[in-house]
Amino acid sequence: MGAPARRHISYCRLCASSCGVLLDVEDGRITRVLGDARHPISRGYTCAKGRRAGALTHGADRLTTSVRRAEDGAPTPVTVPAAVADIARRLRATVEEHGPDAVALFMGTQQNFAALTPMLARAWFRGTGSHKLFSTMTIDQSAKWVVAERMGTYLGGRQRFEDAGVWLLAGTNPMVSGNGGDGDGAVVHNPSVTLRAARARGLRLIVVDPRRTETAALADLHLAPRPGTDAVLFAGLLHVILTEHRYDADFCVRHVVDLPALADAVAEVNLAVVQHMCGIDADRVRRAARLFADGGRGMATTGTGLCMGPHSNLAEHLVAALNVVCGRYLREGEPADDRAVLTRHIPARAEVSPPARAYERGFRSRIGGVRAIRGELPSGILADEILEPGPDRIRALIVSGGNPAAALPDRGKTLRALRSLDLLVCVDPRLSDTARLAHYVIAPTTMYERADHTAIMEPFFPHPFAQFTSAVLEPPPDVVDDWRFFLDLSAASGQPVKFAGRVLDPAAEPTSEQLLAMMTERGRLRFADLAAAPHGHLAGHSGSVVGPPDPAAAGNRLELMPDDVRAELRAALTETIVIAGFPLRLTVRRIREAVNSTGTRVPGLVPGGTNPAALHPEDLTALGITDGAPVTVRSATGKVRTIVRADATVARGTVTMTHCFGSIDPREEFGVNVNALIGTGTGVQAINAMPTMTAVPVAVEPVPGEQRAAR
Ligand SMILES: Nc1nc2c(c(=O)[nH]1)N[C@H]1C(S)=C(S)[C@@H](COP(=O)(O)OP(=O)(O)OC[C@H]3O[C@@H](n4cnc5c(=O)[nH]c(N)nc54)[C@H](O)[C@@H]3O)O[C@H]1N2
Ligand SMILES: Nc1nc2c(c(=O)[nH]1)N[C@H]1C(S)=C(S)[C@@H](COP(=O)(O)OP(=O)(O)OC[C@H]3O[C@@H](n4cnc5c(=O)[nH]c(N)nc54)[C@H](O)[C@@H]3O)O[C@H]1N2
Ligand code: SF4
Ligand SMILES: [Mo]
Repeated sequence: MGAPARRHISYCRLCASSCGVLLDVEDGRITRVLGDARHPISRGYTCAKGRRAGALTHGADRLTTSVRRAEDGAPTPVTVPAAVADIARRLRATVEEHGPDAVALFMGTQQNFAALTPMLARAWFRGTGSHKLFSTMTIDQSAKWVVAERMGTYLGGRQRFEDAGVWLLAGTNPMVSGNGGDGDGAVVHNPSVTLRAARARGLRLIVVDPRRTETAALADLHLAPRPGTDAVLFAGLLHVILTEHRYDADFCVRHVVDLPALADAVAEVNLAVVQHMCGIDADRVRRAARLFADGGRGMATTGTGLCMGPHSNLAEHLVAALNVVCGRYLREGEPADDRAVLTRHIPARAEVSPPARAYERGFRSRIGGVRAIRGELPSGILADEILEPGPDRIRALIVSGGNPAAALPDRGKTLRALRSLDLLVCVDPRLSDTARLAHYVIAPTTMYERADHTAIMEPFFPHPFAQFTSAVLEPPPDVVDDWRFFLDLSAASGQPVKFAGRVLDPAAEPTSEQLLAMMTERGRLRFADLAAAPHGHLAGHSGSVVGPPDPAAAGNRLELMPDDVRAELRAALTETIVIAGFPLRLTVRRIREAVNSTGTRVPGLVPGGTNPAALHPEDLTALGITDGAPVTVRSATGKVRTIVRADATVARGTVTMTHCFGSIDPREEFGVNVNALIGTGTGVQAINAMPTMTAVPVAVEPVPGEQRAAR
């Protein structure tokens, strides 16, 4: 008697790929998810988690009503208006007593897959007057921000994957993550087809990764450095390219101020040094340098493997320097890399925005004197910002589309901090670990229950592309769009909201469609035309070219080797790698079946339902541990109990585990949380307080009495 299945066109919003999908809906429920073969970017591709959207939307753990935690800890349902009124009242009381900096916002990964949420969450936050803004970027790839601040940025645009002769991927595994670095979407959409097609047209692929990843398996050259030694490797690559004069002298003369300083700094990093520290044959490093430098067009791009290492800011800086000395940027007169369709076109110019070091002037935290970078305080200090006494101690935290309880380093301290808040509000469709600790959990719509468009995903598409989707499903009656929660909270707090250049009328109740349309007013595609293209709109090249430098900017130059970077290189070259008692290195790794914590709880999705510690089979044999046996993984910070898995793609001497698993509820078995092993004390980067989250010294030990007979 149910309504017959209807097929709807939409796109998935679990990760930046934004794959086109066809949804079969029956009785208001998703019964099937198919890849949309007519989607011009994803062309029919979907991944396992995207296809399980039905379970994510209608699963037993989906919150269909917001909840309040009573004094005794029991969750009781609450309406959104009642929750908003009480939250606004408690925030006001906090600000009156302690000032606006006692209020904080944490913006998680899933916030960014809804066009309106980041805009309205930030709008609410601005209205509070607080400086305590946090996001996952600062426990992810904020090294890229640090590089831009210290080196400067070339404003002509970067060379593109589609016409590249060579590409170097370091510390990223797009075949699994759909990452690939710095927003060249071509690397990552439908990754297997895209990478194979590029190889077939002649692209040479270099992968730098201690693990023989799914991406490394497609490479012409795979360099497997010891985890955490990338800075030395990239200094070595620069050494070869500079001494063999394989660099782009013309680009450097125009845009670099200190090439001799770079050459001088890497002079001592010869291939014997690289071989000794990184464990890669000198020959292979030389081959990689020549392949990259002589490969024509194409860039080196990175991911978490570089940005989470012990010298992440330096390593990322040297990768950027490699791109600069090889001139892998668009020149005056070339077609611009213009992917703005719904957003405003920003003209490209063959000029440099000089190093600004704006973080030296940002709001200063009382925790270690760390300063805001791009308006955000580093998430590595969030727990201390909550726990450490001080007049502006954070007492109220709103979490939007994130799960800091699972994602932040030093799990124990993080949980203590979240538990100690006067007010924790979490906007989340599930009872994540963070939501369980919250005084209020606001239950939002999920992706197919809301209208949306791809404005903020534009930089990640390989071509100028835009898509709009209406809500496909009727949401449960008591949930609210994420953006509306923030708009209502602003209204209840008496804060005017500025959106798309004007102040919203607090008496009017805008629809998602109205706000989405307002967002596109400065784009080149009319909202009506966007809405009329259900499979998305491939906009074609705008025709814009890279313009000449503005005369006022003609003297600006990139700085490749400032003194602090040089000091970091010296430190990286002299460090001792061996730490007694922790012979192995724990490295980051993502899995196809989950995006951080999203997907970890979907029955049958993650193989084995857990996140094992994967080691090379020979390392397991040497440790006397059998595949599948329980083990303890120990670091200087903490320990976790998990099972091991033999995995021949993992380098000898390393252990890989994926993050954001585990539950604070001991009755639940969803693997273990790696962040118990990650500290925020030693090894934290200057400037962005980035903890070391890969190449972490650990030991793996059998659990006594629980080993099956092993030799
Ligand atoms: N399926 C899936 N997709 C995702 C996510 C997910 O959880 N699941 N998460 C999303 C998020 S939030 C992000 S930030 C991106 C991240 O995207 P990526 O950065 O591509 O993440 P990973 O796939 O973990 O790839 C990191 C690689 O770094 C390698 N590595 C580890 N240590 C080192 C090292 O010291 N040096 C070098 N050179 N390599 C090292 C690892 O072996 C691994 O292959 O992915 C996004 N996409
Ligand atoms: N040890 C270690 N730690 C890490 C990493 C690592 O590699 N190793 N990776 C780091 C990185 S790169 C990142 S980005 C962070 C991830 O950190 P977070 O972004 O904080 O973690 P997620 O699990 O992605 O949190 C997303 C939350 O949003 C919820 N959600 C899903 N859909 C919606 C929605 O429509 N609306 C709302 N409001 N919520 C929704 C999910 O249920 C989930 O609880 O973790 C970091 N932590
Ligand atoms: S989760 Fe999978 S299906 Fe969804 S957008 Fe990402 S890659 Fe595509
Ligand atoms: Mo991330």
